[in-house]
Amino acid sequence: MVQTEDFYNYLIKKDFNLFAGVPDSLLKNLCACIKENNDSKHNIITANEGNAIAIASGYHIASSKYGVVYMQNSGIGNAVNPLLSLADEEVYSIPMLLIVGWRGEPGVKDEPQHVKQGKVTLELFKTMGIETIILDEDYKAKIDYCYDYLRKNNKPIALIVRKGLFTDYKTSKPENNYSITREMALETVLSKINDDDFIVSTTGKTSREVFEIRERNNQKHSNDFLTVGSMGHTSSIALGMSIGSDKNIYCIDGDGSFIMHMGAFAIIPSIADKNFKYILINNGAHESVGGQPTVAFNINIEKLLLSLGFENVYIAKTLDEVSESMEKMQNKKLQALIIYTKLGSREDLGRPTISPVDNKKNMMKNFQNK
Ligand SMILES: Cc1ncc(C[n+]2csc(CCOP(=O)(O)OP(=O)(O)O)c2C)c(N)n1
Repeated sequence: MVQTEDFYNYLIKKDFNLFAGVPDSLLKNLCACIKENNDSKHNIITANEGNAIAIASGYHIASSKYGVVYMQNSGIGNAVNPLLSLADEEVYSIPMLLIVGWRGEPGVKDEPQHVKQGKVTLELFKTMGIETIILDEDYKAKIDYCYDYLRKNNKPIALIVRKGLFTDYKTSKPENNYSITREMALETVLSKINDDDFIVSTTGKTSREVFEIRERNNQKHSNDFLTVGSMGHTSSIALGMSIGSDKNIYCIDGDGSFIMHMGAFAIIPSIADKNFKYILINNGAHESVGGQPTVAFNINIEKLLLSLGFENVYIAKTLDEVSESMEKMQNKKLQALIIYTKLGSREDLGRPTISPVDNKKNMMKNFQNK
């Protein structure tokens, strides 16, 4: 294992002092250490991974220094465009250090959405002409190598991080001031949804909780599309389902996911009909991967959605308010509900036991037959 703090301190010693990225569960301890030791201008938790590549690029242009971009390998897709058309040596040739959590590493058991990504991670970087170094206990030599590489080659290099590499980094548990949990909110939302309504729920623990609530209630899963991967696209999947259908589609999103592809909300109001309902569970954090903060509590999402064309945006901080808002949303166009929840989830929270393909097949059958 690598002592998280020692690794971080060595990066600083080598003058890597601008961090940007989207948090990852494998990098949870490193992200916590970076957060603890930096203000929000030196540890920029970005909307998506592509933004982090661009920030590190701008930082290099301004300072000649090398930014550090952290991400889960799921985020490579978001990073490909600026890696290839901005930082690539055949374009602007901009060096930066990528630190990438390797979910789905071949031979290591992981969730279905990580398996393919894990298999192709090293190949993807190779195809992009980005050298990968698998990080291990000899981290000083690896960082030295990367530093020299960046200096000589003026292009990005990636440190790949295996599961369990970093030691625990003790930090205070992230908290906010809200009182209901995400799971309680979801339970109430689901209790207000009819048997012939459909759900598209977001990446991370939201979908896991939706699955478990259905199990507990002895309900079928064929009304729920659990967006286990493709973070940030839940609202667009729901929008796509709602087109030309009279079934109600409830999109249940998270604030990190909402922010990741917020641009989608510029389009949704011009397309969505009465059957598209948007529910945002706002806990101000990427709770599923360690509780790193998002900017969701610093921006006015209610005003934002209204300015984009939503007709009503309800706010709920209690379960009664969730129930009341769910009722008010019925039979009206462009309705959204923002539910404020506290951080945390059950220790024994399970994972969907149905494969994504079966989930999709069952749902398609159910959706198209009604
Ligand atoms: C493109 C991409 N980047 C990062 C991740 C890792 N990831 C999974 S869930 C999650 C946090 C989601 O935060 P939010 O939408 O606020 O929901 P919460 O976990 O707080 O319920 C992250 C960053 C991912 N799955 N995909």
